[in-house]
Amino acid sequence: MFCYQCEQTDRTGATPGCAGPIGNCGKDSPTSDLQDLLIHAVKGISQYAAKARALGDPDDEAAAFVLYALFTTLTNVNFNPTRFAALIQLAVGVRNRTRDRYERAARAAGQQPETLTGPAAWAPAADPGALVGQASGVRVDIGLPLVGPEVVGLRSLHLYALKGICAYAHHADVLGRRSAEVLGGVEDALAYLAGEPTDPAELLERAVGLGRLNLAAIELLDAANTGTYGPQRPTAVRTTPVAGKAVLVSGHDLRDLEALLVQTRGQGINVYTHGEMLPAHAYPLLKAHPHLAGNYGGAWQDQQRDFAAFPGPVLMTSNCVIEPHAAYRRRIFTAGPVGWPGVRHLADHDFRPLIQAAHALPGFPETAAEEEAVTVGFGRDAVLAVADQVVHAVRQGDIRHFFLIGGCDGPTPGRDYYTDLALGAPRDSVVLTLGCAKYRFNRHDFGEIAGLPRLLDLGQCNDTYSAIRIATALADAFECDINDLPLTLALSWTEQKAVAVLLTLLALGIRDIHLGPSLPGFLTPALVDELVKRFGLRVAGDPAADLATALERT
Ligand code: FS2
Ligand code: SF4
Repeated sequence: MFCYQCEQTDRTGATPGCAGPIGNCGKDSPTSDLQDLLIHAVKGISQYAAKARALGDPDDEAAAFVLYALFTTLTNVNFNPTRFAALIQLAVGVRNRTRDRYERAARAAGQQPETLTGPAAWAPAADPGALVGQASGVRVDIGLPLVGPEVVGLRSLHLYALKGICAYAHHADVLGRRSAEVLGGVEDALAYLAGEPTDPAELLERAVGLGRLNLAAIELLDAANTGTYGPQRPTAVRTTPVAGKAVLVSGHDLRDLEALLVQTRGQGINVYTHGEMLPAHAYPLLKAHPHLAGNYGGAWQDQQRDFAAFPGPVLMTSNCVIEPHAAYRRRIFTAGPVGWPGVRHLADHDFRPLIQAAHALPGFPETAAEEEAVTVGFGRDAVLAVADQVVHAVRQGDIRHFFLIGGCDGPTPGRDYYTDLALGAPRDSVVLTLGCAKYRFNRHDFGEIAGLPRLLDLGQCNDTYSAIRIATALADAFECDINDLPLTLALSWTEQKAVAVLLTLLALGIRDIHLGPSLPGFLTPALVDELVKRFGLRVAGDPAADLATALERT
């Protein structure tokens, strides 16, 4: 195996990368190899699908499969080699169907169909051992001695951003929102990668193009979430459990949560959110379910402690899953792209086994604990509704600066940077949060400013579009460029959605982003220099010094 797609990658060797037998996330070598082969297979689908789409005969079902398949390969999503072996066979079937479709479309257009090579012509070995062996020819670092680490790093940047885009687009897809722009853009980019591009300048330009594609994907997801469940509204979410049977739902998939709420209705089971599911409480059509009882636990890296202590079954709907402890292995379930060997997977939103488990488990006892809550729900609609108040407060000098702390949390000590930044921000500043990086400090009392909470949570990492809309609206109100706003962006990254978001911010011309806690291992020093030169990208450093630098601009 070779994998350097996330922030947790092994950095003990001369070059970063998890090289087996097991990665720092718990992904074993066969699973990593099978993921690489699945990526190879979906490149083959995309080679034909892009051509069919160009001929006016798109296969959106094949494109939706590509979104799902790439999502399964994101960090902390699926660790089950059996699922990957099956997905590879499925992918080859989809590839053959897409090839036939393209050939028919070409003939109908009076063209002689091309016979494509590379991933489009790949045949997986029937024997499982031989199949894993094929991965040595398709890993991300393939061709390294020939093309060098910059080109491999840029190809990786593309692939990882595409994984993030596919995750966002899949979440929109399950809510019935598809976009030809996004599906076609993913196909084009994968077909481009299938050709093993070697021009660094072209790769960098196209990476910025992927940032624009991701903007379309997150806009689509925003429309899917708010169109299905209503715009987020500021909501106090109970964090003290209530007595009774209980189910815990983690990950990002609102459709899974909704289905579970419907299936547990009237059954005396309370549903709790965990991790990135917390912002779900802010959607009117989700919070209308009275048994959506509250939030439990912290961020994803706390799940082994949280899930072991939870007195009911747990549902993982997306990233980030980590190895289930024996204490809860028999009562954790996966859904959608998620998988772990030996853990029960529930397909098609059929949660009956999990509901049975909830009835059989004790649930929470009566407690005398004082009721506590955390407030969420400052998505774009809620913030823009008070835009005049915010703009007035800035003009009056009551609000001096905005810090947007977005992205992922993780177990590494460097993550304290974001807590120090939030807690060290002066009292005349607003802290906006997005994603799971907030759990380290979101129960702190930040007080109020200009009649508004000083800490405004915009939602999941899936709600990045809200942040962009808010920043754009502020820039419009002050008739300035986003870069001239009193706004500091601190991006905490773990996995590949953050890679896609970074490219979107760069594509929008946003400069001086503080990225951390460490830089992506796939970006070589030369690539980092290029990004610093072109986009003013900063490495998250000393929080006090970074705060001082940020405030100098205001
Ligand atoms: Fe957090 Fe993990 Fe949200 Fe990332 S729950 S790090 O994959 O998606 O952010
Ligand atoms: Fe290592 Fe991250 Fe890849 Fe896991 S996903 S193997 S931690 S680089």
